[in-house]
Amino acid sequence: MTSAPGPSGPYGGDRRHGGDLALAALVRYGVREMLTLSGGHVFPLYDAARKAGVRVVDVRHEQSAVFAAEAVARLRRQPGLAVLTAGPGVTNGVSAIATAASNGAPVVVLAGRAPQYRWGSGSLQEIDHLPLVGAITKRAETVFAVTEITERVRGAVEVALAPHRGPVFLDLPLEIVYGEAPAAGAAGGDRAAAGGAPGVGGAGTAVRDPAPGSARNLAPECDHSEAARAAALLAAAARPVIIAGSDVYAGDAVGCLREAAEALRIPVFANGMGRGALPPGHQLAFNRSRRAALAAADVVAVVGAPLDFRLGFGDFGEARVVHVVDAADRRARHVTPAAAPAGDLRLILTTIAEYHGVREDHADWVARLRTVEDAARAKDAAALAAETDPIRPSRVYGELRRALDRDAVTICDGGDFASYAGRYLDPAVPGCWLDPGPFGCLGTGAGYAIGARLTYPDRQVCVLMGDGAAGFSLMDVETLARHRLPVVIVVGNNGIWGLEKHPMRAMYGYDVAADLQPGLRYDAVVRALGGAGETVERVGEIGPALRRAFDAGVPYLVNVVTDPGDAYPRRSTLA
Ligand SMILES: Cc1ncc(C[n+]2csc(CCOP(=O)(O)OP(=O)(O)O)c2C)c(N)n1
Ligand SMILES: [Mg+2]
Repeated sequence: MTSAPGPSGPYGGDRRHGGDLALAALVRYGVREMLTLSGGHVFPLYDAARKAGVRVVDVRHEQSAVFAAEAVARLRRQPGLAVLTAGPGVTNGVSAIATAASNGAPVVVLAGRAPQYRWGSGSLQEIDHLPLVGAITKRAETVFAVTEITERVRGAVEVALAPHRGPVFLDLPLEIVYGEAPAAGAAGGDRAAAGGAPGVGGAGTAVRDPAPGSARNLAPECDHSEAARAAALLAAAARPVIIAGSDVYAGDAVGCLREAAEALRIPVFANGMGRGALPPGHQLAFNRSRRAALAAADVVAVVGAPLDFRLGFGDFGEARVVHVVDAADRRARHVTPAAAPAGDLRLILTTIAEYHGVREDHADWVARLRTVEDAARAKDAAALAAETDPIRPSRVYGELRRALDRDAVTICDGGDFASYAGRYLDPAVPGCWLDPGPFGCLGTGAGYAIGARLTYPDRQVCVLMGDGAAGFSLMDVETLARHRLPVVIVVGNNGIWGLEKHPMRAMYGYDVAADLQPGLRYDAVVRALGGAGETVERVGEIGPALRRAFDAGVPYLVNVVTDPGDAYPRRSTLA
């Protein structure tokens, strides 16, 4: 950074540096934290955060910063901010940006960038980020003028928040982020030059932005005729099913979903952040009878979730498919749905709830599924209480069912051990479930935990982690400890990459690259990093250990040594 405009002391008066301008635009959207790992290319953003009262949470790997920002974005339904330094800071963040894209999370990534004025001469950490992140963001741009920062940041945030939500990326060359512009005139002049938003800016004051989100809220729309067709199909069906996914929560449509389901008396299964949309105990809430339901259904409505491998690619046999999506480009192309309303999920679901035409009575169908559900749960009871040595993972969930509060934030990071969470845990509140989603990236655990604790200072935050997954992010327990963010991590320690070892043995009769050190003391790692923890090898010890963990007030890892012979019963791992 030799001839770069270095940090030149406080920026007084009405001049602002690039970092100030970028952050001011974000604060208006409710950004309260900056997730980052230090780099000189982004110092002005830190300076801005310090002045603006935005909490800087510095992590140990950029991936964790972006995962944490994703957790904030998804839980709080506001933009989550990650600030990455130029070059390796960005490349380290790539898997997490791709995860945010896959999960429809409005993450804003601001990055440093080698100076433009000597681009191509080989500056430190020089690389063009845009080709790397272009395919995994809704917008990826470089800002080449200080006077453009406000407008470009605001534009990017609006894009991130507009359904279907997703990450955006802006990088700021060194001379731009350190460069200065007048606080008021610059942005206004810039906007005027660009023929931009009218009616903003006042005499001698900073430019006033239009209300954040106004572009999104002005015109909530949906395709009403398609929504009406979906309603008619569901009402006339003999055996309808609704599957509700994360976008139901992201689109604030949980209440409308419930009204639609109750109005037409349709059983609801939920995945992702949709879990808990109908609380356990609700007559129409189901979880353990999905296979039977999808096999027998005549209409399946998937709301706010892609028709991907988790849903058999939308192939439900004879059943007709209704795909309700929050943006037209989310309609699956590999399926021909009978109806596919796109738009504001609240409006679509309200149209369904208010359907007045002919409708079937689904009481027998609901009762039939309830019988299957009850039978599956009765069978679960033995697994949840299994008194085995070594411990079966299901018993860990039996104990967790007792230890977790209704509104606990549950984070799943791992293979088989994390899969059991979806089977055995029933969140009672929507929007408190973070799994890796369809991109399936291991290593989300610590980052998601950071974001969850920042969002909910008082709720339980519990990470269900495979021992393999632990290797990706455990160093960021140091971040949790240093920033006083207590969470509970439960490791299902089977000493193997279980979700790979078992399938490989089934395919080849042997396995390679699937073993870890058995009985490793992941709790000792956490203790060394400023947290606490213990190892559990007997079923009777799990419950007391969990109680100590939730009472600890520091990051606490319960290292449960589990049976490596136990494999999650699944039909396919790769497609
Ligand atoms: C970043 C990344 N690398 C590799 C994989 C492939 N993978 C999926 S599950 C899994 C095994 C996970 O093992 P562990 O976390 O110990 O959980 P277990 O299955 O043993 O319960 C692997 C390696 C992946 N999904 N993501
Ligand atoms: Mg394992």
